[in-house]
Amino acid sequence: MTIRGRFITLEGGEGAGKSTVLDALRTLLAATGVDVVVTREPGGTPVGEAIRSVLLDPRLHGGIAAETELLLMFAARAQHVRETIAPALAVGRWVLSDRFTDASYAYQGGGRGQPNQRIAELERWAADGLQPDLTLLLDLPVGVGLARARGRGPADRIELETQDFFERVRAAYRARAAAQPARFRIIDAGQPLDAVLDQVRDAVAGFVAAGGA
Ligand code: T5A
Repeated sequence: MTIRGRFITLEGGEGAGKSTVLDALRTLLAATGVDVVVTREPGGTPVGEAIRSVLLDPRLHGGIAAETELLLMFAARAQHVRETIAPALAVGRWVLSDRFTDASYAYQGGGRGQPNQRIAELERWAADGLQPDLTLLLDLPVGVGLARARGRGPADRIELETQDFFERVRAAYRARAAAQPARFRIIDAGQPLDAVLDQVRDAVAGFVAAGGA
């Protein structure tokens, strides 16, 4: 019998360092002999990546209704769960995803004001109720993250939002982490990269040592 793989997600505001941490985590898990699939949201499948290019297109700034944005996030996620994540977990592989449904609660819920109940309903049927086993929340002051993200290249559609928007996103993430302490580990992502990576390694090593449960 194959043991179900484990599902780990990375979350955080803009420029939190998720991509940087993801590479280190992939190496760490591979070194422990874990067969890991690395993926991202929105995206992770051909149709999901096509939806991502619409969602992040800065030319559409102000031109996508909050409801449309929420549905597009879940359209991409429905495909991602069925085509990429669930099949990998079913054969015992571990999945490491740069964002998942918590991002919808934070951005579309906290940021755009979409009701949590509506997001929960979409989570149940579009995402099949799938929950990560472990979520690393890379938390840092909004201004620090935006400066990092903006230093890296042109802003995408969502990065064009206001500081207030991102403060609401951060608050929503922190509220979810506080409500689900068994699943979340909060990483202080405002520290130098080495210190951030140390916290991430400790969190994942603890999770693996506990049997990845
Ligand atoms: N979204 C997504 C929703 O609204 N709803 C949803 O349901 C989902 C799934 C996706 C966008 O879509 C939104 C959220 C996003 O706005 P994305 O590419 O996943 O886009 O998200 P971003 O946050 O935009 O990703 P970024 O690539 O900007 O940020 P990362 O990956 O968190 O940061 P990273 O690693 O690229 O680092 C940014 C810069 O900072 C440096 C790096 O070298 C890099 O230059 N850096 C550090 N510098 C100093 N100290 C550290 N500790 C550093 N760590 C990284």
